[in-house]
Amino acid sequence: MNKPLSAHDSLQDAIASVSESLNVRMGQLLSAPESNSNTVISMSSKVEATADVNHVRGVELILDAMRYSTLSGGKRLRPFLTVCSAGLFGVAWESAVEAASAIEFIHTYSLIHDDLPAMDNDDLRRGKPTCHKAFGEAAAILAGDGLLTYAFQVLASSRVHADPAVRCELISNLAVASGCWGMVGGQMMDLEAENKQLSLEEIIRLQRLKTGELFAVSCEAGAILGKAPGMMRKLLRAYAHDMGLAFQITDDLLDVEGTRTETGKSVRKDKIAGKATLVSVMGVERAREHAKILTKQAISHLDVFDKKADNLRALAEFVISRKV
Ligand code: GRG
Repeated sequence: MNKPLSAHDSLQDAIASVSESLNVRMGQLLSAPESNSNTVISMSSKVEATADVNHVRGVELILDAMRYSTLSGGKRLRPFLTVCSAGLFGVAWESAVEAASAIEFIHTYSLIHDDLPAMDNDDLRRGKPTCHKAFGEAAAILAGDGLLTYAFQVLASSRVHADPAVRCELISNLAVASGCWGMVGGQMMDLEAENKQLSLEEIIRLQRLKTGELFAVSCEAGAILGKAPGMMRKLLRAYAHDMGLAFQITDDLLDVEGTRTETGKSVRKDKIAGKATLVSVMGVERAREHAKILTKQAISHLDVFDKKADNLRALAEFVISRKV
C-alpha cells in the first residue's frame, strides 16, 4: 500500500515514490506478453498458435527499444502531475499510475522521434545514446509508434477506471493534447520556425502546443479519474500551462547556460538551429524573471485546493530551479 503523497517529507521523496511505482508498472506493461500476465495484451489462442518465431522476435526487438527509452530515467514530471492531481480527488494510486504510464509512453515516443535525424538529430538523451543511435533509425521510428499506440491501449483497459466514459474521456483528451491540435502541431510549428523571426506571442503559442498541452492533460487526467467538477479541471489546466511555460523557459536557459554532462543532452542546439526561443527574444535576465512570475501565477491557480496540493506547489518552484 502506498502512503498518500501529501504525507511524504519532501518533493524529491514524493517524485521518487511516484517514479518507483511508475517504473515497476511500465516495466510490466513493456514485458513480453507471453512471459507476463500484467501486460494488457491478451493473445487469443488462435494468434498464439499461429505466431511464428520471427514474429515473436520482431515483437521482442521492438519491445527492447521501447523499454530502452522508457525505462532510462527522466524526471517523470508528467506522471507526477497525474498522480498528484488524482490525489486531490481520492483516486486509487494504481489507477493514477496506470494512466500516468500511458502519458509517459506518449512523452517518451515524442522524445524518440524528436531525436531522429529528420528532426533534432540528437545523439544523447537522458545521458544515454538516443534510441536511433542504439537500435537504428527504423527501429526507433517503430519504437515511437509502438509507444504512441500502446498508450491508448493501456488507457482503454478497465485497470484505469471501471467507468468506460471516464476511460473514453482520458483517451480523447490525450489524443487532442498529443496530436495535430497539440504536441504534433507544435512540433511542426517549431520545425517551420527555424531561421525565422518569431514574435513573443508566436513562441508562446508554439510552446503551449508543443509542451504545454501534454502537461495540461497530465494534470487534468487525475481530475478526470476523480470525476472532478469542470471548474477544478480548468484550474489544474491553467496551473499546468503556466508551470509548463516556466519549465520551457528553464529548458531554454539550460540550453544556453548548461553543459552536456549536467543536462544529459546536447546543448546550444537552439542557437545552432537558428531557433527563436523565449530566451533569445527576451534575453536571459528578463526570461528568468518571467519564469518566476509564471511560477507564482501557476501556484495561485491552486488556491482553491488545501494542503493536498502542496506537492504541485513545490513542483512549480522546482521546475525553474532544476539543472537537468
Ligand atoms: C516528435 C511529435 C513529436 C514531438 C516532439 C516534446 C517534444 C515534441 C520534443 C522534445 C524537445 C524538447 C527538448 C523540448 C523542450 C522541453 C521538453 C519537452 C523537454 C523534455 O522533457 P523533460 O525534461 O524530459 O520532462 P525527461 O527526460 O525528464 O522526461
